[in-house]
Amino acid sequence: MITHFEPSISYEGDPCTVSSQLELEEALRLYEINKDSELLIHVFPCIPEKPGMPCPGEDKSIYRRGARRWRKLYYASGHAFQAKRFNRRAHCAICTDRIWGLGRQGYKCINCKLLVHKKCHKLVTVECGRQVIQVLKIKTRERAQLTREKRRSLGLADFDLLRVIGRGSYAKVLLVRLKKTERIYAMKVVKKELVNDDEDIDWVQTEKHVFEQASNHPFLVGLHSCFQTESRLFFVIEYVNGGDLMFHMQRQRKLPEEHARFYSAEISLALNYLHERGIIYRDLKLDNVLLESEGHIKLTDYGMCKEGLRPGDTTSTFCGTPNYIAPEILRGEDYGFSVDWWALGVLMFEMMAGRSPFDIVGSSDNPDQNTEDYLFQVILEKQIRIPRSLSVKAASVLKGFLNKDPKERLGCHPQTGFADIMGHPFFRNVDWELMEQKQVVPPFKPNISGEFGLDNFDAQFTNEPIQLTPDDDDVVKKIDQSEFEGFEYINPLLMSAEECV
Ligand code: ISQ
Repeated sequence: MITHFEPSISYEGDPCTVSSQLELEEALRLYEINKDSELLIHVFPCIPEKPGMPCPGEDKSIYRRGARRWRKLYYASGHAFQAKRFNRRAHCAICTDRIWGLGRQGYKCINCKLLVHKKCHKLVTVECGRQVIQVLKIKTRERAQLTREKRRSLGLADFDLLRVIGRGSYAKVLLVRLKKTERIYAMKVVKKELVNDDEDIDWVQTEKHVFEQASNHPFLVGLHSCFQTESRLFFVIEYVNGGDLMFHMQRQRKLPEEHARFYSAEISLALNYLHERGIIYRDLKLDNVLLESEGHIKLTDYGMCKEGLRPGDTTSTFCGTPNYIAPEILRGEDYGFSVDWWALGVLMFEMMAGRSPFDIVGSSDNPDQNTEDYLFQVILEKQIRIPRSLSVKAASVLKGFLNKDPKERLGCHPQTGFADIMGHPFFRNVDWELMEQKQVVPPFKPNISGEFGLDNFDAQFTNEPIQLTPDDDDVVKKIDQSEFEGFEYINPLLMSAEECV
């Protein structure tokens, strides 16, 4: 039986407790008056200690797993608008300006697909279904521009597909050669059917946007170009041939502190670069740290979740568990850059200790202790024990990053966060400027062997037949292609280097 409601009705999102039918009706009445606000109702089986707090025994993490948010509809002139994030070619049907910026900047009618700015939606006077001419006018202009762009953009026929080098739940990564220049790239291929809903479109655009920024930093893989077919999206990415840290850790077991210091310093600089641009990386793990031929790192994958290796493939110590999730995410708190510094702590622990700080999970005889829930409980509650074999400075930096309270965590002070990391005794001998200029000699130079250095990639992938399954008409028909308009892209920096591919 429902005994308790907790709606947040204030504009700022302050939660308040509603304990009776009368109070609930009042909350609904206020919401009706102020249509701009959002009413979020959590129904609890008992009473939390304070508004906004979880109930005793409540597991907030269940709200995030696989949960799809319901989207609010905004009604005007018969349209049912949903807030959306748009690509660069979306124009407002009212003021004709571009709809572009951070967050969900505009609205799209779920019936007639009319696009408008949030600020313009109340000015829509044309009834839903009757604005087709107006939309068509804009679409014609867009199409002409699109055709011009398409002519300039690349297609699958411009590449030789050489090998599979990675695979995730959303994407496959191929090694490819651009025919015209004979240059080698990694190509991430994403099926549109898997991302053809609002939430995931955001993901695709975020990834592309981050890629564009990443091309300017030595420790982030850059984007060469993007193009699409009816069924797939293609990201053409800089190829990094030294393999990833997971691959190397599986062969080394653990790393000397000096090596871990070098990798973690370069990773910190990459994270700080992203943070300075308002980007949380959120997916730091050994698999996403690539080594280039000299041994410098490059972070990759601004959105892809790579699946774990198959059981029995060498050690299972580092396999794809959500090992890196910060406690504040599990607690359902709002979180920021702190989650990346936590993940760096987990990764440094793995490098120096040769195991995960949470690797009790998955190795127990008790099946209840091999579940994701148990892992989350351990991350939230268990005190992390640092191996005695590590130096005092290493232990201290791990404790700093693995502090369960993000406010107290190393790197998370709003003003001095990154300076605190650079000044930590573990990093005392690091010359951060030389490090950022790639002037510090890496401790390990990957062995680049096999064609294109493919020996540094898991045979599990490289032995896979390289084929893209033919498009299925029934699947393609269901894809809303307007979601992907403007996806085409060629990196102007790389364009000039290659003299017009
Ligand atoms: C670039 N080079 C090697 C491997 C990669 C995996 C994913 C994305 C980019 C990559």
